[in-house]
Amino acid sequence: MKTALITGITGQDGAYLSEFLLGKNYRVIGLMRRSASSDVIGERLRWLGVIDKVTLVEGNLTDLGSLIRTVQTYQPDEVYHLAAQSFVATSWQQPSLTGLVTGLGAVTMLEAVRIARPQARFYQASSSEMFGKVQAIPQSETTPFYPRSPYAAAKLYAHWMTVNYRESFGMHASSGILFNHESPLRGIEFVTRRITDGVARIKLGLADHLTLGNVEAKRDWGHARDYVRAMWLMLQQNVADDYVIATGRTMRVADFAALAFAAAGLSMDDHVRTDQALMRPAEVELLLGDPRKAERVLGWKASVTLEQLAAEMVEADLARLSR
Ligand code: NDP
Ligand code: GDR
Repeated sequence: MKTALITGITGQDGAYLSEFLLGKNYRVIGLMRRSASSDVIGERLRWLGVIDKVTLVEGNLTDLGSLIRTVQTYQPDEVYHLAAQSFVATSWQQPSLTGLVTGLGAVTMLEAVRIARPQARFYQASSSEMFGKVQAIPQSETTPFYPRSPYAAAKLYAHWMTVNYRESFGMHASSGILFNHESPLRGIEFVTRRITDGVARIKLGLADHLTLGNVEAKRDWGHARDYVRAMWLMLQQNVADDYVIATGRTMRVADFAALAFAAAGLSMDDHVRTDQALMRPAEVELLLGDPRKAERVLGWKASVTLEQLAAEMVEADLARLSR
């Protein structure tokens, strides 16, 4: 039986990855930071019915000792480094913390693996945000980066350090440049979930409108369940490498909202307002990934359409709010 260590196991991707790896008969160890709200932590793992099948270990990315001890104790074959301060908007409010956790945290994790289990295969959760003010359309593994937020700058540092550990120490370290992926388990502050939660509230008479920021921004959105499969595939390759994971289709935030409202039998025009306060200091206007390398080498392809994703998320929010 193989052992996988997941940092960020309580997040959206950590939950789906746990479910996926358990299905492949892995022993799953998850790093969890200490919280005063421990009774509600693990809600996503509970939703998927896997919380009792994983081993949760206390640790923090800002504490090297806790990471070394975890790696030393469990001797993972594969390490999926997903933990981060992952909300772009917050990164302007807490740039130092974002640098510390999202940037340096990856190096701290790489160090722990290098010290305690250098033969483990390592996955870094890189991001399409690194393309920022895009230098080419679509964006592939060879497109130059141009980060537009403290979050993206921190991810870029973590990305290059992953490449550096691969080249310096021969570690099997791969970086997945994942485009936006969503699900019913998406954090409520991200735009798709904000929209589907808002749609469900309006449908149930709990609210009459939804306020958004820049609805013209375009994203290449896929389903998180598809994307965690790509992470695993990367670590099954003989040689570590970097891959863009995307659907190859881009849509406006307004288009996603229209799909979500339609899924509930509502019209977006009657219910959406915009607020300047939700605009970002520097925006990433358009992301469109070129997933051909992942298709060719990994045999990976997105299987869920944006229409299906929006409908699934609205249905889940309606069910949640009707409980
Ligand atoms: P989430 O925000 O849902 O999850 C982040 C996880 O990191 C949570 O488990 C959180 O714990 C944990 N975490 C945060 N700070 C620390 C810390 N100091 N020490 C230990 N754990 C910490 O993110 P996603 O699941 O959506 O994304 C997973 C990764 O992939 C992230 O690195 C994200 O930046 C990256 N990414 C995501 C994309 C997406 O579209 N979802 C696209 C590209 C990259 P807690 O529950 O306690 O807050
Ligand atoms: P993003 O996701 O910044 O792409 O990062 P988010 O859903 O926050 O924003 C997407 C786009 O929607 C616009 N937008 C709004 N965003 C939010 N959150 N709330 C709003 O009300 C709103 N209105 C419009 C934003 O301006 C933006 O253009 C996500 C995260 O998961 C990162 O961790 C990950 O690296 C990238 O995706 C790929």
